[in-house]
Amino acid sequence: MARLDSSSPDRSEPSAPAAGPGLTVASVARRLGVAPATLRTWDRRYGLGPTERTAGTHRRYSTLDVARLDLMRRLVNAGAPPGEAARAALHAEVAAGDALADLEHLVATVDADLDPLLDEIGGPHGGGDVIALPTAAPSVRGLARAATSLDSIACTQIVRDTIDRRGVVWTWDNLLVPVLVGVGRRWEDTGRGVEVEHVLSEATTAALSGVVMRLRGAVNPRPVLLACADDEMHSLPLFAVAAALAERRIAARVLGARVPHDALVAAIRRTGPSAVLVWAHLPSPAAAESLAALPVLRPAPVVLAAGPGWGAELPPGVVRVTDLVDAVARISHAVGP
Ligand code: B12
Repeated sequence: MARLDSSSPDRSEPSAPAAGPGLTVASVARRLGVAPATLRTWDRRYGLGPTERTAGTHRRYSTLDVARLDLMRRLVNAGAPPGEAARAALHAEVAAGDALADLEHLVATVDADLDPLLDEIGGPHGGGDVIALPTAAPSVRGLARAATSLDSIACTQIVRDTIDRRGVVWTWDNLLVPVLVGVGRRWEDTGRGVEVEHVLSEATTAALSGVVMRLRGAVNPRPVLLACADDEMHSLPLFAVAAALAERRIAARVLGARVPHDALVAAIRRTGPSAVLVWAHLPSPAAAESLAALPVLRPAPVVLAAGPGWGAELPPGVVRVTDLVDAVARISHAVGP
């Protein structure tokens, strides 16, 4: 049975609502990153509403109610069917004194910015969706919700579980790209949500790096280098490539974001790679010049330019790759049998 909190020293006490005035549906929605309409649906459909009826107009959620709803949210984000998640949340063991935090703290930590964001996104799609993904699969919605709630642990778990079930390429193309593009669009439309991009990026990097770190017995004697162009901070595709290669037992060295030209040259000279992939999301003339000035080695590495930042013309000998499958295929070929 799930336990909502382990802070209570005495488990023999019966369940009891927390003292205090309680939270409104709007406050709970902000706290959990769930649209108010979703909370009302969970109340109506599954009985996951305020347990305490306060005299007066509005019903208020106690900390224990919030704890149950938080568990519900986490289970749904992790892909559980809502009915099952609600049953688990309702039957979770709750003892007196258990609380997520005291009510004042809850209210104080509410991110005021999330309110208009939820209104904007939740409104047109009838509530619950925190990123505009009207036709998305449940796992995509779950990841979008977890990211909007800044729940980095849930994000990492969703990505990791999906990789375990479907593999890196599927997870990147069908789960991560839709959510990343949705989050980017939201920033473009509203100027808000960079913190969501950060949480999602860190969680994604952690899950993909986990696959890379598990690689034992790599098949390639010469390494593969993966780097971002100078000044380029968008490094996630590098980790996607590294993880997809790791599934094929090809080891890659990820140099990460913002790799200066001289550092890339030094890494190439020092490691003698079979393939070098440079990712550029943002257009950069300096990046193209850098690719044109890479050292000539024998045997020569395959040099791949990836991402929307590269212009129409690439330096001679540099190959453009268009998606993850293409990148993995070309690198696998360069590495050899
Ligand atoms: C996560 C993110 C960040 C994170 C990056 C963290 C990290 N470690 O990577 C942080 C918060 C640091 C960040 C910062 C910024 N970002 Co940003 N960010 C994103 C976001 C949401 C995802 C990036 C990503 O991984 N994309 C990879 C895939 C999902 O996207 P894609 O390249 O569009 O995919 C297409 C192709 O490239 C190809 N493809 C897909 N996967 C693969 C894989 C391989 C190997 C290949 C070859 C091809 C390929 O197929 C896709 C479909 O056509 C994008 C939104 C977006 N649409 O990408 C914005 C986005 C890239 N960012 C943007 C901007 C403007 C910025 C900032 C300048 C401002 C800001 N938002 O804070 C800064 C500064 C960045 C800098 N100097 O480099 C803009 C860029 C617009 C432009 N083209 O000029 C975007 C597009 C958001 C938007 N919609 O406006 N960002």
